[in-house]
Amino acid sequence: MTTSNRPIYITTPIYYVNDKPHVGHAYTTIVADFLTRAFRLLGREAFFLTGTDEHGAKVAEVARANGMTPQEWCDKHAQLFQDAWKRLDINYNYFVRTTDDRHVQGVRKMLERLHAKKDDEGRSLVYEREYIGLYCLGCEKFITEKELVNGLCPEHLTKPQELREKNYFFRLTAYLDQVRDKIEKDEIRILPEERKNEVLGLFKQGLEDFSISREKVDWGIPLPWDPSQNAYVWVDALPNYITAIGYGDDRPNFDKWWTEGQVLHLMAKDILKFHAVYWPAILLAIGEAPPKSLFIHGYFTVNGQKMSKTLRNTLDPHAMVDQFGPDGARYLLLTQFQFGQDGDLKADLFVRQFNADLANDLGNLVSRVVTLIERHYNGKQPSPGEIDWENSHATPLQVKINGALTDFHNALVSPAVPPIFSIDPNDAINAGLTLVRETNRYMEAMKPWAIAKNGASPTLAVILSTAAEAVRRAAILLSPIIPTKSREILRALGFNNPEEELSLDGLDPLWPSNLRRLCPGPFHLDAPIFPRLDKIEVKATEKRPVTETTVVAENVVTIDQFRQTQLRVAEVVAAEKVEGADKLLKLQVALGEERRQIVAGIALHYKPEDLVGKTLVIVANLQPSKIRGVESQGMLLAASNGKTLRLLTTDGVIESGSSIG
Ligand code: ME8
Repeated sequence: MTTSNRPIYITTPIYYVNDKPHVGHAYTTIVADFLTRAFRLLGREAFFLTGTDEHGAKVAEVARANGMTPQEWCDKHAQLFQDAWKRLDINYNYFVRTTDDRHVQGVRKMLERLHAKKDDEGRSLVYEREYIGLYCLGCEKFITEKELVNGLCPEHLTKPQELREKNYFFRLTAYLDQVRDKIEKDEIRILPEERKNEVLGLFKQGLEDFSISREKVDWGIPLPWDPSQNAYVWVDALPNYITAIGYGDDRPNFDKWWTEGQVLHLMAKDILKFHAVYWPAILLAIGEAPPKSLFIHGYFTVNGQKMSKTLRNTLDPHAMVDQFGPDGARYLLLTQFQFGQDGDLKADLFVRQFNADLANDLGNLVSRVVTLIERHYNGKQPSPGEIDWENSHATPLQVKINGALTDFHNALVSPAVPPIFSIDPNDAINAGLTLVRETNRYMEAMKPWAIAKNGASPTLAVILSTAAEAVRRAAILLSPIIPTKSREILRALGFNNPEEELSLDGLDPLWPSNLRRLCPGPFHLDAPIFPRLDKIEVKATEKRPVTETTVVAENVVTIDQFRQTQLRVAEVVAAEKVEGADKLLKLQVALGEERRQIVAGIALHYKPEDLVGKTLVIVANLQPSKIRGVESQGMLLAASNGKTLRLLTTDGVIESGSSIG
């Protein structure tokens, strides 16, 4: 089997059940779901595992504090994770729980093997040692004196307990050379590259044998050879990746996904050391293959702050689904920053981005194409007989329609880094969205709605057929990120069973010379795919000092004079009519952190509620003035032909306050 057709095994970390799912967990799980769907589109067999990490002192404690048994607590919280994933349209193959009997038996088997093994020098791989240390219950780990801040755990601000107990240790040091060597040679591929370097740095600093059991932790898996001790978190949690696919009880399935498959562990940097060093060493010790690849995605903050309980509530995955739907929530979470880089989730930009990318770019395109074909071709995509390809201007778009497939493919399977893939969900999503934007540009340039005024024609046929094919392909390419909406789009093109269409095989690179794949029709849309959201948080405005002045205009300006005019992007956060003035609207706008009030003579052309959420272009350094007694701290730019007036805005999302020039 070559690497390019090996089955792919994608995992998320198993999440602790002492908290409810938050957007950090949602991010990794959506990425895993995205990749599973994307690889399946590419024709690869893929298995997606997620689950919950349920043992440990912390869980037992929080359960007791809530008047529950640990098992009751775990059942309730595992269900919360499953509910959240269901709402986000996450389609995992298996949900592993560390309290499942199957997992417990698998861990016991693994520990027995570990216990029985000796290293090359004949030393037992598991040995007993008395351990004295400061243990933080919150972290579920020992912390050193050096890490303490004022005697407290820096993470939880609680006093660690001094623990003195007998533990069993795993002789990690016997495997360090092998593991480092495999990482250096990319046999265990750690992506992105800087994370690989970080791990190699850990080897230089020195790594020690680690404890695999605890004497005083009552909620865990007893060691098979000494039931007075329970398995310590990592030797319980990490093997979930193998017990879930049959390490203890289904060798053929285990071999298919683990031994012969392409294993990809996804996580953030918080648990890198355990996955990149401990886990491969344990696997080598029990005679199994180490994982083939680890992708460490970014660790993010929310609105500039580390996620806290309060922030988690405001950015609860359920709340995101309530507001944006499952597809919107998935899209927004995954597109905030480049995969692999740390970033900040700017929740106050979500509505704007949803409107710009999904409601406007994608939703409007689908509506336009479907409506025009429905109206002028009775809902049937124009057939080759009606099409005049030669005399159309469609070729550049057609080239891009075919190219989008290659871009999608390249984002997921880079030939540059065999034998493992270098994945980039953002680039893959962009392939679909670029196609959408290019098609919108084409539609704007060709104006099929104007041509259609004279009825159906070969030119109209080529424009609409090209656009319909672009929509079909975009729906397929975007299906890993917006699975439900992609199916809705395909249904709007007449595919009664959209599932059958979700394959890249249908994206014939010879299109349009090969027109086998006309959409069946009838083209029809009951409701917009992504209805526009107009709700945006209205923030308090600050009053600024005002002086009355006049501005002198000149007909000719030099470039230096022009540069004196500061043009900036402003977001409208509130708008209302000016009492007693029919033509005036009073807007509150945001320029980054700054707030301003602008009075503009646009009331005959815009309703106040249409403006909220728009990003406009304003003159930011105009002397403030009073218009009808109302202060105005800038000027909006608008195009006007005397009858119609249109405000200038930006081509896509950009933060308010950005300068223009
Ligand atoms: O560590 N940004 O579970 P956990 C990005 N049970 N991703 C984030 C994030 C953030 N701010 N916060 C959390 C555990 N995550 C162990 C794992 S695996 C054998 C055992 C995601 O509930 C990210 O994937 O603390 C991170 O690695 C994981 O949640 C930690 O989840």
